[in-house]
Amino acid sequence: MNPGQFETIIIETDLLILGGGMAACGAAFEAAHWAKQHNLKVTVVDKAAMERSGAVAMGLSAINLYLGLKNGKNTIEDYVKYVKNDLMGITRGDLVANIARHVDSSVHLFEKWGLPIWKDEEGNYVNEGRWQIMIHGESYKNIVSEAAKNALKELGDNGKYYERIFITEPIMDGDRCVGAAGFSVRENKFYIFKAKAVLDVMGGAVHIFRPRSVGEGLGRSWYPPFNSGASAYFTLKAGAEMTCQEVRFVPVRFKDSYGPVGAWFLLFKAKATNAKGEDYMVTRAAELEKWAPYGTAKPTPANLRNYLMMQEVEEGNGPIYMRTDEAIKEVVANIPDEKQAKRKLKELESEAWEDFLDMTISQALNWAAHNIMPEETPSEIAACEPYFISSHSGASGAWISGPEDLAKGDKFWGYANMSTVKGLFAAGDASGASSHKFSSGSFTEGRIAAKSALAFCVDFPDPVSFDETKIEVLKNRILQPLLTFETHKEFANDVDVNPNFIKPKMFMFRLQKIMDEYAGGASVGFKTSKALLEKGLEFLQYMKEDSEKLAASDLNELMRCWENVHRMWQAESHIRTILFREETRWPGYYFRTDYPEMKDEWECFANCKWNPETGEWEMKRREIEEF
Ligand code: SFD
Ligand code: AMP
Repeated sequence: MNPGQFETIIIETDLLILGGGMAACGAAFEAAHWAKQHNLKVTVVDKAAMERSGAVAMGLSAINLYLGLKNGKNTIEDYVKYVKNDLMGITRGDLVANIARHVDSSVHLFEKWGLPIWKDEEGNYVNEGRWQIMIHGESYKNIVSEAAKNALKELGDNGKYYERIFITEPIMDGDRCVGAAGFSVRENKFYIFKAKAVLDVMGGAVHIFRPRSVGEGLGRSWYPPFNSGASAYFTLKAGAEMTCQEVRFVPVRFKDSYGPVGAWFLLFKAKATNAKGEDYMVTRAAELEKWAPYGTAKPTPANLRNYLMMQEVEEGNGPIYMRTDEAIKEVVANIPDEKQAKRKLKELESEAWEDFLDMTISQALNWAAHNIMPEETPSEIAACEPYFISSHSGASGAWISGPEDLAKGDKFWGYANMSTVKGLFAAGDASGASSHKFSSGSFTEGRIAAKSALAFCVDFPDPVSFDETKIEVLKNRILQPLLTFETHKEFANDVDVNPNFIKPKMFMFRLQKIMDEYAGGASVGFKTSKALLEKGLEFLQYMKEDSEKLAASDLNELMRCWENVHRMWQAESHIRTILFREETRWPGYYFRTDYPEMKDEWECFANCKWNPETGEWEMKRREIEEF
């Protein structure tokens, strides 16, 4: 395939929403309202089909952020405190509070659009934990994307969505982001989107570290493998400042199929133990004091829960089990009436299976395949490989402006959720330092960002321009892997092994090996050090050189090539930031063996920025404002 055979399509809009996930759907829904008032155009571009794209593709069994402010049980301050503690103090209170004060209304919209939420006998939502509510969420994404599409349709010609277009690159006019370039993954079409404001909501990054699922299970992951670092690449390449790029998330999940644990820990009150039946959260409680004040507060931060479990595994006390059997027995034992107890047992059993069927179907298959009956058999749990997911318990992403009324110090610069690059906004997994937003909070943050981005469009109404002679250069560069393959494919009789090029799958394996072995992946017990990180960085530079030789035999592989370039940039910013932060703050996510303790002097954000002019990286600390 030759780049010359590709049609170039130029689309002009006011607000460009990149991604079609939870944050994008929230953005489209909110944007439609404000765009109507100002007669502005809104365009959404997703690499997949919005109905089942992104992290919620398979559905979810809970909404993990709902305050229930109307009931008066929780306050916004409580939530900020909880998130800050879970992130070992490194959190933007202004961003977390902004999402928290609006999130309930988003959840009420989901219900109005048809999402079934569990209710108790009085008609109240059933809480999983303090902040989480249970849903029958297999069709969660269909419901939310339908509402987003309907809102866009209300705009007539001013509301458009494009699916199966992979966004690769930001388009800049000096220091302002004025659009994005991408290509169709189905047709020979190259796209340029020109926009007054761009909202980056392309999710998190998966498969940067070597996964535990290899061989037969390759490709299986907790978060969706199709979120491949596009968000971070986009903001980095635009020259935006990033934050918390060191704060990966290592989830603990049911082993091998990544089933969720939240419902077991919070709703069913199950315990996790080592093979001897010891509850390591009790037997190892003294370790938490080393990480005070966060380690000694309740609930224990996710990374420390992981860490105590990892210590068990290191000492040879595995397997680690979720005691589903004991938890179920305990609930039933408290019911004196035999018939009622039996009914409750059946109910719990079906809830346990639904928890998986709603969001991680493969875990239900795993249980079936291994003859596991949760009411009788405990199940293994394990720490997964690292992910970059700021909407869950990681924090990496763009450094964005807070809202005017809540942001203190230097944390507000004109438009909520705008990055340090003019006209470029971020939300959901793409924005950093505001963890625990989850599906509902990401949707809500998308709404906040879209409203703000449209205010930017109103304030800067002139049509945008950029050097259009660069389009051909950009097109040739983005499509180059197709040409590389075409030119050299006859050299060897194996399409995947050729001295003139590298296929994206091999490239990904190489990246994952480097990250796993040098940057503290699962196979080295999440440990790393300056010497290891510097070696990893050296290898990444060779990868950058080799990325010029990526080759694609078709459009799907072209997408894979760019996904892995995106991953490589996320990886580099991660290594550089772990290197910069000379302490260990999140044991259980990663451990710096050369700086094994948490230090007061590092109670700050570690930010980074790549300079598009010079190609240099800049690292800087940013203060945490009291909230
Ligand atoms: O059990 C490009 N999440 C949970 N949230 C909850 O509220 N409750 C739960 O129960 C949750 N759990 C959970 C969750 C996720 C997953 C995968 C599992 C379990 C198994 C988290 C939420 O799902 C998450 O917080 C939000 O979805 C984040 O929203 P957002 O919009 O930041 O990301 P997205 O939804 O993944 O969407 C990304 C979009 O970008 C597109 N995209 N488009 C164009 N060009 C490119 N280059 C692109 N790259 C990506 C994607 O197609 C997608 O549309 S539990 O763990 O706690
Ligand atoms: P998970 O299934 O691990 O994604 O968890 C879902 C929700 O429950 C998230 O809000 C987690 O932070 C929370 N959670 C999970 N396990 C625990 C636990 N042991 N203690 C407190 N909160 C938890």
